[in-house]
Amino acid sequence: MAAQTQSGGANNISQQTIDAYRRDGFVRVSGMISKEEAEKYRQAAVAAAAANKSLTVGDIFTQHVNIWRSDPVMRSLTLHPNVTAAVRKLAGVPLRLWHDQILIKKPHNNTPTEFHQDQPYWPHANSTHPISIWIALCDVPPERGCMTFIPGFQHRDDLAPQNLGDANSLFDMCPEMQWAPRVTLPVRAGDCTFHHGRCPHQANANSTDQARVAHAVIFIDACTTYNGAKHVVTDPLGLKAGAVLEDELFPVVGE
Ligand SMILES: O=C(O)CCC(=O)C(=O)O
Repeated sequence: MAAQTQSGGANNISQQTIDAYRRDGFVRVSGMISKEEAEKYRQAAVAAAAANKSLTVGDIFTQHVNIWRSDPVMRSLTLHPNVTAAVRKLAGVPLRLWHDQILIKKPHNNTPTEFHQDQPYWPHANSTHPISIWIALCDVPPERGCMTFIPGFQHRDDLAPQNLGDANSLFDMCPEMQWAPRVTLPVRAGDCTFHHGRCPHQANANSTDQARVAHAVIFIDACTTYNGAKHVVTDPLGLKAGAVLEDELFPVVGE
């Protein structure tokens, strides 16, 4: 069985890692960026979070969407060549950026991010290979809110959006997921996980004294079209259903 973890994989995503990602819907890669880079980006993320408007999702986390468009330092992480090369290899198709987001769980936030799939939230058609990278900008043990995945369910493309604050939301829709194995992946600063947009996942509450700072970047098939549904990223753009997402705001990557 291919491993769910690759060590030191920044420049070289192995075939074994690709196989594991395509089978399970997620994989962990250690050392995606160096510890020094992670600390530089942690400081930039915290500063950007303080300076920019955030979406607060209950007590779950604060979310700073599309920071790459305004912050040159965070842009260099979102569009880092190692990141774009890795997602292109794992997905196996041409991709474009959907959006990035700084995700901060405050110390002792007491609130997990409950199990969900990502893709049901998005206003997309023709996107069958959506992939996220979630980069730890500090050490993230389970107690600080690392990610847990349910392997092998990325084929479920029939579910309505789930409630991030309701522990039963996904399982009420799909009871067999509740009894499937779960894989929790602690990460050190600079490590990352990748997950398919329909792979079910959650993150624990942060029960530590230190904020959990992560940067997530989401990529979608380059041929994705807008399906007309409401979404905070596309609402201001006045797109018509069927429109291809354009290159300036949603650049094609990893070619
Ligand atoms: O960071 C979290 O708490 C959850 C992140 C998540 O769900 C995602 O990146 O898709």
